[in-house]
Amino acid sequence: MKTNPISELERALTREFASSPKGPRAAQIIAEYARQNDDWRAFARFSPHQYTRNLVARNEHFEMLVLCWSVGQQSPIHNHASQNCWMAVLDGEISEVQFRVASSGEPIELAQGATRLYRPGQVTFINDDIALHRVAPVAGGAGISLHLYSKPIDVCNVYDERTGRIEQRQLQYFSTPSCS
Ligand code: CSS
Ligand code: FE2
Repeated sequence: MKTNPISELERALTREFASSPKGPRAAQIIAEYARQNDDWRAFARFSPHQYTRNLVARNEHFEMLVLCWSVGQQSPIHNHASQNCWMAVLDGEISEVQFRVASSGEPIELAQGATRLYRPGQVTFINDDIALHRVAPVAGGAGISLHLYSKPIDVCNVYDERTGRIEQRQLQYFSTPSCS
């Protein structure tokens, strides 16, 4: 059995979501991992074209990914398909801009809310009851973050701030453990 820290993390999260589906200790579990370990580097791959989504572990309860953000890359404004999302910063500094839908029907209007910056070891949590968001490394820098979704998210909504249009986006993995 593998005993590297990221496998231990997967096992700890498996126990956590099996015993408490809302994952009350998930933030603490990934924060401790992020502060003490760097074997996530084995999953880190950058692309010049877009931020990358590198799968670490997936089961019926959760999905864990390492996301790599090159300078200037960002997520679209998106939701989390009624799931819970935790993000721990692993390297660099990551910014999150929150939005809410300020009108009904399409085209929608988005109202911009808080912008927050997160450093390595810090964890943030979001779901659709809290806000939509856009995530990016801070200007001029790259970043790497650990994302935990419960349950896994295969399709989310993306929101175009300019046109007010909402589209469904199929989420793709840039790498998976079996092909890495
Ligand atoms: N939800 C985005 C990253 S920001 S939480 C994604 O999984 O690609
Ligand atoms: Fe997100």
